[in-house]
Amino acid sequence: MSRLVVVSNRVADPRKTSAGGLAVALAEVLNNTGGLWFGWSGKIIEPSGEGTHRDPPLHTHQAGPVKLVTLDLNREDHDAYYLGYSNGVLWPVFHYRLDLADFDAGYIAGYRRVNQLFARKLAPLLREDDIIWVHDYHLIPLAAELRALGCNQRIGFFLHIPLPPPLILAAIPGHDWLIRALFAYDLVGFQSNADHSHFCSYVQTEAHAQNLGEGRWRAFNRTVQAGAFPIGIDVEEFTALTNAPEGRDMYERMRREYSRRKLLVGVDRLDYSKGLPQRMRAFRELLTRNPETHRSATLIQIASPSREDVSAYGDILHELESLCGSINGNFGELDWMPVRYMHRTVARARLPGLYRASRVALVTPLRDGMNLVAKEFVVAQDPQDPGVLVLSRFAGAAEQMPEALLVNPYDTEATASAIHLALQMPLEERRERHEALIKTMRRFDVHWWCDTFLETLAKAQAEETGTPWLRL
Ligand code: GDG
Repeated sequence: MSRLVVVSNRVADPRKTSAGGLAVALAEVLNNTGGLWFGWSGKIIEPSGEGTHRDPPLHTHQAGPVKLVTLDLNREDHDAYYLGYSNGVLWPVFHYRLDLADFDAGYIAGYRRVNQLFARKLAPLLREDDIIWVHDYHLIPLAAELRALGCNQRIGFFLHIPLPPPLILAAIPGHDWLIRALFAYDLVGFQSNADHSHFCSYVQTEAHAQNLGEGRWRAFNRTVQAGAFPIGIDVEEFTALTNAPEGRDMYERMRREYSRRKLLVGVDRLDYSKGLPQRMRAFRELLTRNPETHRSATLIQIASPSREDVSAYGDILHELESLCGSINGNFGELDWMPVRYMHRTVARARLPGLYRASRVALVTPLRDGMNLVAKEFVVAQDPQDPGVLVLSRFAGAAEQMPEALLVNPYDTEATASAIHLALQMPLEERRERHEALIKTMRRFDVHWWCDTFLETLAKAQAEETGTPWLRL
């Protein structure tokens, strides 16, 4: 059987738990299949440090069935590739936030340099029959760089974040280069049908690609297969976590602490794509319009720290803190605090208990590739007395979860009404909606995602014309 080689910006010990959708999903995949996981170590070599100008050495570490191979980045590369192009250009634009993008011309060179470095260090480790699975926006040109070094293995790519429509994508200087780079893969996967359809419109209108049918496109002397592969969660693992002592303990404690209240919960990385200020405004609107919710509704919002060295993240932190402060200041009572906000990461083992003790989950991103919190919330519920999911229609998850209460997070009043509806929803309706949602979660879990992607990759026809792949 072929060995699986996963490449992503960051690598984590798959036996340990972490915050962040990609790390959680990949750890689950690799724990099952074994193989190699390659990426950045998270360490930065400062300019004064030795060996700044040499290729950094590789660090190898065996973690159960998975071999982790990482490299450090020098400060200049890190700042241009990670802070600059990946998180200052691609992340905002792919989340439709042109206003937050910083199109500094220097960034793209650093992005390219690091992708070349990854290819140079990874290529000698590869076996002929390896299957390579590259993840996310940091590494779009990696396959093109590997091909330029003579790698002919099957290579698949999965984009964890949304792909915007062609006209938004076209705002990125070098967008044509990026999309052309996708043609070096055999399979390109997206989270949703919407993202996949944006890819199809782009390659048709901007790259004049030929539609070969069944998701296959031909351009630049290469054929690429593309499709939607919505990521799922490990339902069994999350159910076990819910029933484990720490999960139960958390559940009991929350129930005791909030016995007289209905809990609402939000769990997000602190990111401007997650719509946290809009959520707070909707919650404030709920309290303003519905006095009977005072003293009874408490929102626990966990915002785990994320990318604190990117400037837009500092702004969102201040906005959120000020909104939470003013809601508590205006509505709070001596014995009731409407919002409990934590800018901290909570241990993963405690999340299911918190979800289960909550009557409503607020998952209201302005734009999200998928959103795994929505799925975790559904799985953690007691089927006899389940909570209600309020979900943004702009999360990729909305395509698969129509039984949630779908909202437009920009519409404060409508979102407040949906939250009100969720708080009052009768048991029978909660059960019905939950039953439909959990069925989908079980059917399209993380194993389905992984198996379907890898099976499609194995079958994808890598139709070369004999022209070797040229460096972009
Ligand atoms: C990207 C895409 C896509 C959050 N706070 C804590 C914590 N988390 C965990 C959650 C969940 C994960 O992190 C977050 O996943 P999301 O899917 O919500 O979001 P992103 O991190 O933005 O992930 C996203 C995903 O990739 C997968 O493809 O769905 O659209 O943006 O698992 O539980 N975990 C712990 N403490 C926290 O405080 N332990």
